[in-house]
Amino acid sequence: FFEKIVAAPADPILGLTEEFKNDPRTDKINLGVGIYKTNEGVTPILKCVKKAEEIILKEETTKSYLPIVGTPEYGKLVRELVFGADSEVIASDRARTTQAPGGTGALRVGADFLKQQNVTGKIWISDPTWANHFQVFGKAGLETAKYRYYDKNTRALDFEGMKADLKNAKAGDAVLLHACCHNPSGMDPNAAQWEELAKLVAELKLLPFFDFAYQGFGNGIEEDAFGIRTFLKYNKEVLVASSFSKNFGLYNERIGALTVVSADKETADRVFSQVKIAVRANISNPPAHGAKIVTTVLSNPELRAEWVAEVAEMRDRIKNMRELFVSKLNSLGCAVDFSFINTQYGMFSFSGLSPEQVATLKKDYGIYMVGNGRISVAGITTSNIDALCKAIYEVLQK
Ligand code: PLP
Ligand code: TYF
Repeated sequence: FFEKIVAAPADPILGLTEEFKNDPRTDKINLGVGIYKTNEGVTPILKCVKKAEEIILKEETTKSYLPIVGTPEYGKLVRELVFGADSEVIASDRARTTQAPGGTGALRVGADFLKQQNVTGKIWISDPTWANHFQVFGKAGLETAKYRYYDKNTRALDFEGMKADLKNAKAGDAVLLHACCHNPSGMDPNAAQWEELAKLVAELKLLPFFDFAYQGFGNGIEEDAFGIRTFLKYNKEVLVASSFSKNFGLYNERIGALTVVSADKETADRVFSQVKIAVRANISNPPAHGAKIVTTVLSNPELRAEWVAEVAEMRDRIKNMRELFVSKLNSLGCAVDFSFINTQYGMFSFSGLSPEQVATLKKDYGIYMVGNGRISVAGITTSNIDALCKAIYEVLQK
């Protein structure tokens, strides 16, 4: 049966982590995968998460199955985080949330629902995007298409190109949007552009599907929901895939959520019955631990305040490293002005380095970044930044 199986290529990002681990150099630097690290280079458990786990350990009385979609309390907290507690969407009770195994699981459940219920045509995905998007939607059986997003020459959002490509979509297609902190470019639409996009997508009759993997890493927890909330002014139907991997540091707990907004409450219930089928066919029902942590933190005012502060600390450290990175590169007198990096949001920086330069940095300096020149700014520390900037300066001289 298996003789004819051809080996698959490694994941372009996770494969890099393996290579890094096997590199014997002691001064190596990993700027590949998007995992938050402190200035000491570790990925700690958030304090609010540890405290929540202590409460859970003490109070938990059963390991019986959760409902297919997770608990109602979890769903409610997720919707409040995404839409705002006083939003019209919540007041009119037309959004439904299912727990999902990470943001990836949420994207997949959403994709399965769209495919199985024949909701949309193609799904339009930004070029570039997170390496897994085409696979998640493609393997669910949806046809995928690309829209322009980033202009390599101006090193900025290609807003005109984006709009022009979306105008080529057919009414009834879906469009995947990164709600904030676009991976890999770090370029997000500004407020006026979100408004324009929201109107355009409504006019074109496309279904917006938001990937919300970095809430809190851009401008703030509330601020980062701006794009989604703006879309809801013009679009009655929206999907949102939330991830708590980054903003709760719960990477290996696999905790996320899919929220589907319908035009009215009655439709929302019908839609949700089909979303449940998609969940059942994938995982039957979700694991409890990550959801309990998120629920405990968000529903306890003290822990929630601590979480908000810890997210701010992560966001600010990344922002500080980004600014220091730019100022050090520019003061070395690099051939390129790196100031554009300060216009990017979130964990990543699109450095503009070529695949050859990225390869040289790995081979000659033990510095690992994704082949498209993406740097995980969260991997930069005050201890490795000088070596990093010097290496980039030297590579640019070659
Ligand atoms: N979407 C984007 C844009 C991401 O960068 C990631 C990162 O892992 C995910 C989804 C998946 O998140 P999770 O680890 O929660 O599945
Ligand atoms: O883009 C990143 O680095 C993160 C982490 O298959 C990630 O989103 C990367 C690849 C992957 C799963 C997670």
